[in-house]
Amino acid sequence: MTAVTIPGLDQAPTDHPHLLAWVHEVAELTCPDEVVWADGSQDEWDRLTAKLVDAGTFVPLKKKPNSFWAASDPTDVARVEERTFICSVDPADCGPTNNWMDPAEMKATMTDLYRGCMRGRTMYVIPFCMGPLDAEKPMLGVEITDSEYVVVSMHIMTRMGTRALARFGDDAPFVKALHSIGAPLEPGQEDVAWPCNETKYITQFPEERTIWSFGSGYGGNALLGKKCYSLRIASVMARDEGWLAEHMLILKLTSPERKSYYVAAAFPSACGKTNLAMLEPTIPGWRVETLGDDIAWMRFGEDGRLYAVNPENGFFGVAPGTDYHTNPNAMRTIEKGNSLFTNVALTDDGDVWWEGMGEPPAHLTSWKKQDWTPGGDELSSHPNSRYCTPIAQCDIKAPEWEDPKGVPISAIFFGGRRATTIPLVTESRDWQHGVFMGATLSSETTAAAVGKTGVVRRDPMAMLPFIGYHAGDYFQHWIDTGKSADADKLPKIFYVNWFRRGEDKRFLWPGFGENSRVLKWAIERIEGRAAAVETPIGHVPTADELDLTGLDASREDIEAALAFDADEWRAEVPMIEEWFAKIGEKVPTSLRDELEALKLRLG
Ligand code: GTP
Ligand code: SPV
Ligand code: MN
Repeated sequence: MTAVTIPGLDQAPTDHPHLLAWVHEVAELTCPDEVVWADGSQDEWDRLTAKLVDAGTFVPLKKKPNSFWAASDPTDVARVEERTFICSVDPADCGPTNNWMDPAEMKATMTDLYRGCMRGRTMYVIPFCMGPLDAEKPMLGVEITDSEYVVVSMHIMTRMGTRALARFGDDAPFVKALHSIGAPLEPGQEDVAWPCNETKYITQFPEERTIWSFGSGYGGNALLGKKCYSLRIASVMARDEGWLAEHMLILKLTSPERKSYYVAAAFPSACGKTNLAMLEPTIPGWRVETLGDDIAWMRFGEDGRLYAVNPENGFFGVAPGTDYHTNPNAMRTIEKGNSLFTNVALTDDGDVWWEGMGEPPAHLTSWKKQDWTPGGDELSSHPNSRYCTPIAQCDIKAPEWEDPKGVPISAIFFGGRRATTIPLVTESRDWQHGVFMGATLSSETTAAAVGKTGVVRRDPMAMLPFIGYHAGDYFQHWIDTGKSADADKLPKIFYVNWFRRGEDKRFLWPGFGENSRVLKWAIERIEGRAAAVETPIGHVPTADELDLTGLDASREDIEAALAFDADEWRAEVPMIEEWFAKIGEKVPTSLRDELEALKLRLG
């Protein structure tokens, strides 16, 4: 070890040589005033939240116990896809959908940025585990960060601190995740409430299983266990080891006959995963319990079925649109407290408010920390504002949500946000066709990433910003996954769209709890009990085949939501061709065959 003396550096609660060496190396480079090993205790939470209140980053909520409001810098509100890099050794392993830079060059650039970047701040070392702590091979990581906001968010989103470190032993491998907000403080310099840097990098080094993030304090850019580890790095591990790391919720659906099924669903960011994961069915006798709302790791079990585990420990959900009508279970979860709210509005009596909660109060403090009154042009809350809350306090969590073995998946839903073309639900003909549906999935962009919203783009398996390698290889991996299994043990694949619109632009399908009707049809298809019409794009139910009892929607709207429109699909084909051309020669032959077959069927 080197001779630098930084308070706390030598008080490591571990002898893990690689971990110690890396912590020393980073401390020497970033020059923090102090090093703290995060233990994950209540005491640590209390200390850091108090520090954040003092700094003006947090406002304690009077109306929710142990909960805090935060407003970010207005420029640091979402994932930055333009600044996200996959620095594979070979650029061919990165592919056309990711940004690539030579790893040595990126390290040189970022090392310059990291030099002295923690001056005047505390460097926290956060050992964490993605997925259950009692997994046979726990998926370990260590995040080094200079942000207290990150530490307390990691308390909620991951299993971390002492209990995670206990699984490291002397030599367990772990993902190295380095994060800095990039805002050193000169002696005497006053801090701001949300320090960050204009220059941002979110970098993955896939071969080294290493993440370097700089300049942002926002969720997906800064909580490195989430998208950076559990999707970008894990998707590479999954390719190498024969499993799947996916942007999927996991839910348990129980029928009135008490039969339970597990469903995983991939929708792009801000397209309905959290809402479906916590759905309150509107059809009598059906029940949904939740296991996860954003990420699923799926491996084959000994029985040949695909088992899913949620690597996360909390929900980091989109706030606007969430209320007791759309997502009562999320509301009940955050009502219990122990939650963080970022970029929503603050009420005068110390509660949170956002668009979608009904009538606004007469006065609010907006996410921009300005006075806000109803009727103006500005939103009170950023469209990507979020709540961060522990899964453990969700009333409808499935009892098996922490089972390291995972749950056997019967159905996979792919879905996007499309105003036209894509029916409410389509069942794939088989696995390969389902992979084609996923690989050509499209959706309108949302506020979850910086950039223009409402633009239709291909978002394969809802993983466009998260595939840690070449998208063509990723499609092949999905095809190979299907080939490695018994066809009748594979989940059935469905394509859904809650967001089709009528000519007057309103949603044709009421969505939310009513989506249980689509889940029910899918389960009945699996059980071989429901009928469907075979169309050129797959099996689509007619309105008569869905349970519409008690549904408050017109027959015309439901039929329009379900419609297969050959003209719309013929217009879709060139976009799919363009997409495959972009991916290039690595598009699997089987998917090219699927496209040709689709074109033939469309005539
Ligand atoms: P990320 O956390 O970014 O990955 O998003 P997500 O996929 O979990 O999306 P979420 O469930 O938070 O929903 C995003 C937005 O879509 C919210 O404003 C919801 O109110 C809205 N939404 C979700 N489900 C439905 C639905 O069935 N119909 C309609 N119309 N809107 C929905
Ligand atoms: C998403 O954007 O898909 C999210 C939020 O779930 S973030 O953590 O920022 O990625
Ligand atoms: Mn997400």
